[in-house]
Amino acid sequence: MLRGPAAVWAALGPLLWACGLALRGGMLYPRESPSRERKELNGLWSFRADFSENRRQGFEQQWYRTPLRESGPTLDMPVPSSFNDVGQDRQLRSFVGWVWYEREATLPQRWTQDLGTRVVLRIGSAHYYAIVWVNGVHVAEHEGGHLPFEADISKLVQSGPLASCRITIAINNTLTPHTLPPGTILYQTDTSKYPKGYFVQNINFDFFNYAGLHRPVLLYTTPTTYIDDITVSTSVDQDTGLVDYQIFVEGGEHFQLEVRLLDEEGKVVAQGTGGRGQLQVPNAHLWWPYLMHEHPAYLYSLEVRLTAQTAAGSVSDFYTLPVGIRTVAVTEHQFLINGKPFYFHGVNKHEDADIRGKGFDWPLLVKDFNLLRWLGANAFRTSHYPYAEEVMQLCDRYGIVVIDESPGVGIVLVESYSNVSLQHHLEVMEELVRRDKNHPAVVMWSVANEPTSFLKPAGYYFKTLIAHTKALDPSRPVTFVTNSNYEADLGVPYVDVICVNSYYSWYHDYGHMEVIQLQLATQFENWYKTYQKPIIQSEYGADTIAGFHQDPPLMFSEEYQKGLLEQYHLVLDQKRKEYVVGELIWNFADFMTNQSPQRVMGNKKGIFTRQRQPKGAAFLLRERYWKLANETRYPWSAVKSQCLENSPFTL
Ligand code: BDP
Repeated sequence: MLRGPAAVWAALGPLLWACGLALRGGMLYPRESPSRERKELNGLWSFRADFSENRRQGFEQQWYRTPLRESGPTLDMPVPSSFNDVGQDRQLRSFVGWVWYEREATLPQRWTQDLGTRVVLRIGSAHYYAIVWVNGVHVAEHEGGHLPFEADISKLVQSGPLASCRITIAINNTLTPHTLPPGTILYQTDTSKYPKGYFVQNINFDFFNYAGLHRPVLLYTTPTTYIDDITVSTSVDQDTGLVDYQIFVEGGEHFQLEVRLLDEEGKVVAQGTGGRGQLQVPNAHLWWPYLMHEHPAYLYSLEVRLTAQTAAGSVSDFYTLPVGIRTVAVTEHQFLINGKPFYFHGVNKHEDADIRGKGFDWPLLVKDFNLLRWLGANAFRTSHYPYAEEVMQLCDRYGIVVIDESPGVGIVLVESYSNVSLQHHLEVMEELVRRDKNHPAVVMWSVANEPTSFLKPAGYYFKTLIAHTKALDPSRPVTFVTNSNYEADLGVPYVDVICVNSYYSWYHDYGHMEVIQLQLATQFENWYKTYQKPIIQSEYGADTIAGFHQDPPLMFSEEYQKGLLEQYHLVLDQKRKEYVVGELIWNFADFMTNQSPQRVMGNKKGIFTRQRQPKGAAFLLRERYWKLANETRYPWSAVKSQCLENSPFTL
């Protein structure tokens, strides 16, 4: 049975959706189609950091007006990449303020001459605040470092004889109490201790504040009347899959829409017309998580065709969206996917690697997914911010379930609960839901990580934030991640699933693994007694320097990491029979943090090194995850599942 609020919004969901509360304003991933072209602008850009005292010289001298090389020296900067670790300049590594990127793009003639073509500039992410000019004209501004934004630049590129355009992007990585994540700037004015103008960026989160153009930048085209957005939501009635769709069109009023749903063989299994409707798929192949079914991650293709009548005649726009048919529900003690209990056995990740920092990188991405599958992980949380769209696409394709987290990490100050902050957080959730709503892999939204939600204003803040997120997307549960130390948490009453992080025998009772079982069992029992909601152990782990060995185990050795994990697993194995629905290790890989006496070149709680090589704990977890997979897969018959073929622990 669905319980309390979950039941209410499960029932209300389709209604809200049908009433049009679904999000408007598209951020469809730019895919090529017969009506759409794309041009990637990845590669070397010109770059300059504004080291002037007030960091505003670039604006005072209008660096966007002329090519950047004309206003001073420039560096070559790869995109996508963080700018911090590619150079040899210590000051650039820790730079706070405005940096300037610039790149010339040569456009195909048709783009600049065919007035029926719409040319869009899309920036996958720019951390943190970005201003964009094309040929010196301001075209876009965006706050937030982890979500895409775009600008229609057709008029600019179609207005003259120029076949090229100069794109300038100024990016400021400064974090304030009202940004997400928040931070503060600390000025030091004692000139006997600090040089004039000295300041530092303080943050309350445990990863390096990498900055720059972290994800692909590209140009793409659509016709002037175009498919702006698509929302799908799926349900299942016995063997029939139901795909509710809604299509939003911009740029014209006279048009027809046709939709076709194709299976993996390319066979049309359902079709419809109009901007809204329901497709019925008899004997539907459901989208199942990796290791839960012999054919996981089944994806249909929703082909949308728009035919519009314009002054210049009839034009068409095509967009194909991958669709997974699946359901998600939460009971008092279970997390259900397609009506079957799902147990999250996976990891927390970071977008982080040597040299590129948070820059998107295909080889790294594929390696990470190969490691996840090797490990037998069926899920991860996008700790502590939304990841690149290409990551989410691979999750859909491989059946890796995602808890999709906003950049609400390090919310500790009372100022960060103000209306200004809340307003921004609501907007970020809208952008996130708009971007990721159609991914079957996303099964839950997480609005924040370890906020000080025991502070008084946090109750209203999280009540509003969670209610808003549910209204945006009634089809998924919502959570935020708390810490075992925060028992008087004012936000927890509003979540559907309790996600709790704990670091027993690490941040307290150092070295005493013998306390873990008792403390962990007490944690679970207390949270469950108070709230009767399913619980996920959303973080646990120990810093471990690869190659350090010590037996009996001492902190930081590989043996200690394994020993600590084993103690957790003993309790998890009892409680998963009751109401614990998942365990996510902290962390998949070692990652960079700010410098501090607690961090030896970053956080070392990875089960893989930063270079993605396994520590001993990776083998321990691999054994556990494959065993869990063998116990929790569906159907439960003894048929040998293909996806288990590579398992070290066959049936
Ligand atoms: C947790 C935080 C995570 C940290 C981790 C740690 O959620 O961001 O990296 O602690 O200290 O509380 O390793």
